[in-house]
Amino acid sequence: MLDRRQSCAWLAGALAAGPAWGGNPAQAWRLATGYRADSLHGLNLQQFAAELAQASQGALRITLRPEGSLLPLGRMLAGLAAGEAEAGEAIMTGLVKELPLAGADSVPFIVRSYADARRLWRHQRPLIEAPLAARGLRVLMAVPWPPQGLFSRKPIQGIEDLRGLAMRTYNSTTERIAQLLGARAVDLPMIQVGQAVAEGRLDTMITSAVTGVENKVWGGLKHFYPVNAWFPKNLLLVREQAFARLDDSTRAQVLQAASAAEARGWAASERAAQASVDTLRAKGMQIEPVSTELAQALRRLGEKFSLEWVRSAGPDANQLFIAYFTQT
Ligand code: PCA
Repeated sequence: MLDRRQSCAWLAGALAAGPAWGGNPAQAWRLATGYRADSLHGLNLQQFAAELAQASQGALRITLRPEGSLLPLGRMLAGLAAGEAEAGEAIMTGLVKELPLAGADSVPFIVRSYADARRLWRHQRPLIEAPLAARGLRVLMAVPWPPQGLFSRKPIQGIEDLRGLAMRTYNSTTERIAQLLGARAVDLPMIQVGQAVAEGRLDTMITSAVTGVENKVWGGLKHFYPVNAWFPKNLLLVREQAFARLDDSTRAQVLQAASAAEARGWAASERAAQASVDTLRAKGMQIEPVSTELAQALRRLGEKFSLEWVRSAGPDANQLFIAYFTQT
């Protein structure tokens, strides 16, 4: 028999566990990301967590651990596999070593619109789900960044103007692109871009307008060329083990909230694409199309990158592009 004090402690514990009392105990997930909590993706993740806390009536509490405080982007897969977080968000182009087909995200000039990006994701998803499942990880959603444009301190007329410039990169794929452009790669996480620009350590970068806005780069980078080079996506993953610990109805709520968050994220990204270019303009940046000459040179480099990528990623890469170009 429990004495009075013990039974009070037991009851308090059961109540803290919420409605899962009698079933699974309440679960807490740490959701690691390398980005800021109040960024485009971070806000969406916070809403995802809030909706789930409410829908599950406290059976699942998700806490966002932003800015690489729990896991840096480069260690996301290893850290999740080791159980250092239950869930994590990473940019897919950073996962190409483990997931070659995630690299389709940074093949330049293949995806030209949000509709294209959706089509790519539809064909890509099953191909990256399988190797992730083999690592004990489940894909919950992917949300794109707005299209990638070229920022620069000085006007860029032709490809030779990029030669030797300090170009910010954020993983091996963007580093290769910098190399192909003849620029000097400076690897920097997104959350350090603002400071690096302010200190004059960057001459140029390829990223989204929204990232330029978040880092207030207009003090140093005066030109933005919206070349729409690619639409990289952030992937949200959860450890299968953590997912399996939920009861059936909470599991269904997670999948439903993830699919709602995915739809919401894509819509927010598309809105931010336009709004952030407007902000850059309002802050005094010059927004201009690239010259025909630069557009052609970029396209040729894009083709070269694309061939390299298909070669390195293997036959599935061909299959993915064939499906992407021929199916809806
Ligand atoms: N912003 C992120 C990734 C792509 C983007 O638009 C970054 O610059 O790191």
